[in-house]
Parts: sequence; structure tokens; C-alpha cells
Amino acid sequence: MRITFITSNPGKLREAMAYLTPLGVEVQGLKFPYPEIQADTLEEVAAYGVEWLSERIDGPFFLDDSGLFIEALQGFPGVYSAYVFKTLGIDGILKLMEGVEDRRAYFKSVVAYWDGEVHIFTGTVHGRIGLERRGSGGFGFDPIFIPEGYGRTFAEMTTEEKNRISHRGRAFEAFSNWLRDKLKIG
Ligand code: ITT
Repeated sequence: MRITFITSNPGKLREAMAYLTPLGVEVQGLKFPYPEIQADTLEEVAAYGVEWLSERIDGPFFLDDSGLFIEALQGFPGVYSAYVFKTLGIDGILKLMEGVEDRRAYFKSVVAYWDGEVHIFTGTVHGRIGLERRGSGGFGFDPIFIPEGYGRTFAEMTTEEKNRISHRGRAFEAFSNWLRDKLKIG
């Protein structure tokens, strides 16, 4: 089965393919800008995006809205992660975290799938913000995120390794289990 992944982020597409292709799902990336509304939760942003796209895209598709939530910053950048990544960037986050002892943070990913109605799958991974950037893999905030129980950042892991424990990997796990059940595939 072929499903379109609406994203402008090649890192997300790579992770989706590594996860879903072995299950027999052909993922086709499509850059199709959609409105990301200002809302308090990733779920609301994702659901609005899917409804909007459903009138413009043929066939089943999904999108992924994700964010980094830093405890000491009351969940910032959260739903504003894409904007903050483009403006403050990793260096800006490290600056905001200078001298901050509580470095706990989590990533959350919301995958919203459309097949005539909206289906939402979520995944979270807890960890901490490193003191400096490390690694060249992954994308986005990966060089400063160290998942719980690990001494390495996501950027120091392979795609497969990151997928096994990441927010997106967990959301895809839920999504693919649901797909398998529904379509009797894989
Ligand atoms: P889309 O076109 O798919 O929306 P995007 O990069 O704009 O791509 P989001 O709107 O979901 O994605 O914004 C999430 C931000 O958080 C973005 O800057 C990402 O780089 C970052 N991010 C999301 N998932 C991440 C991950 O697994 N590792 C590191 N950073 C991540």
C-alpha cells in the first residue's frame, strides 16, 4: 500500500521510510505547505492540518507535528518548536539553558492519518538537554537531546537506533499496529 507523507522535513521522511517500508508500506514524501494554527497542543495543530489537507490531497496521507518540551522553560518551545528552531536555533536553546541545572525535556510526536476521517497516534520520549551539541546524524534538535538511559544524543545514533526509542518511532509503532489490524497487512 502507498501512503503520502506531507512534510517539508527530509529527516522526518527518512525516519518514516526506515520504519514503515519494512512493513510493506510505500511512503511517498510530498512537500505541500499547510496552515499550522496557533494552538495549545500538537494534537490540535495536526488535526486542523489534516482536515485542511483532506480537501486538497487524493488518497490516504499523514502528517507529523512534533515538538521539544523543556521542563525548566515550562514546556517551551513546544508547539513553537519549528519557529524556534529556525530563529533561535540550537545555540539559542543552549544559551537559554546556561546555568540551568534541571535539564529534563521530552519530545512529542503526533502523527495524524487521513483515510476519510482523522486518526491520531502519539509518541513521547523523555530525556535531557546536553551541555553542548554532539553528533551529526538526525535533524533539528537531535544534537542536544540525550534520551533517558543513554549517554549519547539522538544525533549520535543511527536512524534505526533513534526510531527504536524516539517519540516518532513510538507514534509510528502505534500507527503501523493500527494499519496492520485495519488493512491486514505486514
Ligand atoms: P513539517 O513540514 O513536517 O511540519 P517541520 O520541521 O516544520 O516539518 P514541525 O512543524 O513538526 O516540523 O516542527 C517540529 C520542530 O521540532 C522542527 O524544527 C524539528 O526540527 C524539531 N523536531 C521534530 N522532531 C524532531 C526530532 O525527532 N529530532 C529533533 N528535532 C525534531
